[in-house]
Amino acid sequence: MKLYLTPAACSLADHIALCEAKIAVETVKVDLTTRRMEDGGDFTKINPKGYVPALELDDGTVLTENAAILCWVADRAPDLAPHGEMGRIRLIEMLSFIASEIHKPFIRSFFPIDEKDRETADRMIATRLAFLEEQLCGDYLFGESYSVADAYLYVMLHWANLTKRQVPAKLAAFFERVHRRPAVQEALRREGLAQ
Ligand SMILES: N[C@@H](CCC(=O)N[C@@H](CS)C(=O)NCC(=O)O)C(=O)O
Repeated sequence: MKLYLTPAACSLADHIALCEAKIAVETVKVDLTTRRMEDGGDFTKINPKGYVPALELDDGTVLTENAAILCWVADRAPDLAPHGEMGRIRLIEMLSFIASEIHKPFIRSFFPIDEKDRETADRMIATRLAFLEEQLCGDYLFGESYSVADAYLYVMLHWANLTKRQVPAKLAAFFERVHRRPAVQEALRREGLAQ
């Protein structure tokens, strides 16, 4: 199995989740400016959308989109998903929220059309993080048990720190808590990001 990633990009969430689930995976770095892989190969032949992450299964099936890959991992490691009748749907709800309401605005803030566009995206990120801060009532997004959604939020907060944003107190503590997890350290090390 291969995970196509770019260090510190959103694909870090999938990498962390795979490490957490103890699913062995080979990583292939993608240069997003050239869309070339480490061996010079054309990444768009793997994922025609041209962006990371992409997970290539052993039978050659290629899975794209963070939410889908994280659900795939959670299906194989049920401890990484909220339990109960509504567990799976709550996970999809949370992954969709992070993908569309936090991840996308971050991309918009990194590559804005103009300054006004950046301000709008920044405001949206702050509003959505404030919402999660208010909702958080345990160590993790779903209370006391860690899930693949926490790995995704961790990457968003990593970006928030890199861009020197004010992160609300409970989310700042959440970030530190997740950062200390051995699987997070393993993924960071494998991406060359560990200090
Ligand atoms: N909808 C995709 C978005 C993935 C995405 O934004 N990937 C970024 C890195 S964080 C990327 O590869 N950008 C390069 C590009 O769009 O050309 C998902 O959620 O997986």
